Amino acid sequence: MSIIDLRSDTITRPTPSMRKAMAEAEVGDDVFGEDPTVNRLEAMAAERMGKDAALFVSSGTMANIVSQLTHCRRGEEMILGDRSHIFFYEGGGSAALGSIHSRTLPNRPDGILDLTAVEAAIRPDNIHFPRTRLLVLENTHNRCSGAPLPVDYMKRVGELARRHGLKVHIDGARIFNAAVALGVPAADLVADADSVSFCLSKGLAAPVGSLICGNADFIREARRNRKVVGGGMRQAGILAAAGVAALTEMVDRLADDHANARRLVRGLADVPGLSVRPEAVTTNIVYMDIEREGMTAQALSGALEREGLRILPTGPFQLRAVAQYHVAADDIDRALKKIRTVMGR
Ligand code: TLP
Repeated sequence: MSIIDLRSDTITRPTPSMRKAMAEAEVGDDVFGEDPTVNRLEAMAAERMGKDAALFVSSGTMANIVSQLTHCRRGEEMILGDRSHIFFYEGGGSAALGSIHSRTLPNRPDGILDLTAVEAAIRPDNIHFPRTRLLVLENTHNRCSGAPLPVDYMKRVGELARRHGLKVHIDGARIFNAAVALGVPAADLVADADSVSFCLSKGLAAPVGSLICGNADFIREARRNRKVVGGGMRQAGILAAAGVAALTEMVDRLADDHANARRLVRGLADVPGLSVRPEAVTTNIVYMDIEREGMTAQALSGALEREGLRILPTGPFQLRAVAQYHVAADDIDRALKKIRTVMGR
């Protein structure tokens, strides 16, 4: 039985062209700044994001912690969404490694942080309060149905941040999904941000790696912090070569994943015992809530696994399916059939 794996776009394997590029990559010691392939990838990434410079790191989590360490000092405060990946899924690294004080605000279902609430959360200058240093947004927003944050919102964020002297970091693990869904260049989505991180190893299918982009001073400092967390890699051009291929060849096809996610959510809408929000799905992530007495997400994912379908439990009664490179439209139809079988229709 062939398995359909919808747990995440992180499970994507490198394409034949990535494997070839990796095998042939020119390499050097990147801690000395001498790996030509890493340098090329960093230059490409900076250009795509409209920033001066970029830094190659091992993961989205490392990109986010290095960015936080570079923006904030001990005891300073960061405003972020209560459903954000940094708050939810990064092992409390902000506190553990950065002594950064997290101030969470509720994410709306479309991933947005209400800017009136953000403004109200910014601390006045008073010795009792931590200094509010950083505002973090996530685009697309993983735990908010993969929602893309639009350009006009980002402009208003930038205006607010400048008015209050706040830095802005975008966790853009899936920024290219946002750009493709909104039909805008990724650079337009991060023009008002001081830093953006994005991942090569999700929908773009590279095996490893993320980038941080920002101005030259920020990236110089981030390079120090990457070393501190043990992220200075040596002949990393082997990995960067796959990243170059990912940026060159894999961005436009994200539209196929978005179409497949919509196909899935439309099909799920009439499955008894599951609740979905088709109107919320514009990129590659579909959440479903179980509305059946006695059925848990673990039990449902176990039953689907036995049918050859992998879906990720993301809460006691919630699961997530992510469309990705190895899944075609007819796999979505097969997946729907399996879900109907298990749910009894
Ligand atoms: N997200 C993973 C899991 O950790 C949940 C996934 O399967 O979606 N920012 C965002 C918005 C992310 O979704 C992720 C990964 C990261 C950062 C971290 O990236 P990695 O896994 O490379 O550290």
